[in-house]
Amino acid sequence: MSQKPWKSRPDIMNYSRFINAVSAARRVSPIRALTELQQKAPPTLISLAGGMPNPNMFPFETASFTTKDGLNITFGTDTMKRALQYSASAGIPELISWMKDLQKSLHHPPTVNYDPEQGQMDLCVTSGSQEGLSKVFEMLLSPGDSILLDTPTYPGTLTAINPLGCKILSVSSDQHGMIPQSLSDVLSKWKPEEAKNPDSDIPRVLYTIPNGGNPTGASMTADRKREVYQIARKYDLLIIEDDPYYFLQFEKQPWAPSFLSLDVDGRVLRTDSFSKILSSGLRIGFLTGPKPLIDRIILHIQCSTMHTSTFTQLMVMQLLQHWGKNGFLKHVDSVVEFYSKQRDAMLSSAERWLKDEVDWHVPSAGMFFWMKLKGIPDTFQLISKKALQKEVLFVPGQAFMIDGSAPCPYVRAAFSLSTPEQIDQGLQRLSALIKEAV
Ligand code: 09M
Repeated sequence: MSQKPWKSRPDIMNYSRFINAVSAARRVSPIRALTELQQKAPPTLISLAGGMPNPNMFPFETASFTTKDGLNITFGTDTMKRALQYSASAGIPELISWMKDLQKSLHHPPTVNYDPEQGQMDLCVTSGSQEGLSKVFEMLLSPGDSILLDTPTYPGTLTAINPLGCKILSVSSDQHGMIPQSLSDVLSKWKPEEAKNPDSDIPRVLYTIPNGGNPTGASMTADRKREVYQIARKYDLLIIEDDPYYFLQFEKQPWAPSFLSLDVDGRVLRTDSFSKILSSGLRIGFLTGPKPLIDRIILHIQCSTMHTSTFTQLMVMQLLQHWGKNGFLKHVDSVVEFYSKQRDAMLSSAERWLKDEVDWHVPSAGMFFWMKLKGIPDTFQLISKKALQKEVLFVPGQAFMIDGSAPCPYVRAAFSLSTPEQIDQGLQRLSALIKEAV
């Protein structure tokens, strides 16, 4: 008898417990299935099946890109035809395979060799991590459900969750992100065994941004992640690890392990993004997690966007093939060096202009300072009216809160886009604003 190559699991996840009725009802589109069959077939196949357009009728012939490090990437006529054609909903195979290798080498996910049905690590390409996130929420949440997350948080998450009619349970956080004790406190209302009762209102989903939090700039320590993971095991929670700032960690490695790397159960869905390191307008992100859940997301992609742009996937793929993993990581280093200097510039300007008026923690990743304006209980009016008159703009803190109408003394300041001189002037203007207001 041949032995299965998969590892057997101590505790098997019951993924059907997490999928809502809409997601469970998704079926393969017969046309998409045929298209994928056709793309894998030998060139001798005569297919009269696919309703794909004939790329000979497309006006674009070739394309050529030059990179800042002097590479020339050319799409010849054949590649161009492929780039302009429909492609697989999960992503182009080369990019999926490249990214799976990268995830394995960076995160060593324990699930890599699990049985596919029991949570084997899988990955699909999404149009930015935002598409992955919104589809994950739409797969998991039903009206009346609860979701745990640490606030303040990314408004793109709140606006994806809010219309789904579920309750957001707020977990406290500090400069090291989500506080495990607060998570335990929120969950103490339920007994862990209730996770086995389908009628219980016990939460099933936890969302967090583990590095360079948006807006807080907070990064979780390894110990905190381990504690949160253990609590997730106790209460059978799925963890959504939204990590677009993973590659913008300013501290030298070794970095704290990701939730994906701690995931012995197959309970982590991780979103990655190329927005901050390659390009945001190309819209390339990745969703990594247990195969049964990734499969559901791919079914959703099939009937919505169909797939992430073939053109941008090929553009990125050719760059990655030229660079290799080491070239990619070298590029990441140069991006980190830039943002780390930007962070330092904002820090020294904040120390120059805002020392007495503002409290902040120095971010060790990401693009943001989360500033508490002393003596200003609510920053909304100040930012939306007076700041514009002084020609400076921040995001008022309430944009990141569950209750967007409650007063909030914070603002988010991004150090990504402005020059050190502009940052300095901007913070000088903020200082003048605060002095006038208090
Ligand atoms: N501000 C983000 N965050 C943002 C922002 C943005 C236009 C985007 C977290 O590009 P994607 O889809 O990979 O990124 C989505 C995403 C996911 N998760 C924690 C994020 O911060 C992007 C776009 C204008 C302003 C924007 O302010 O914070």
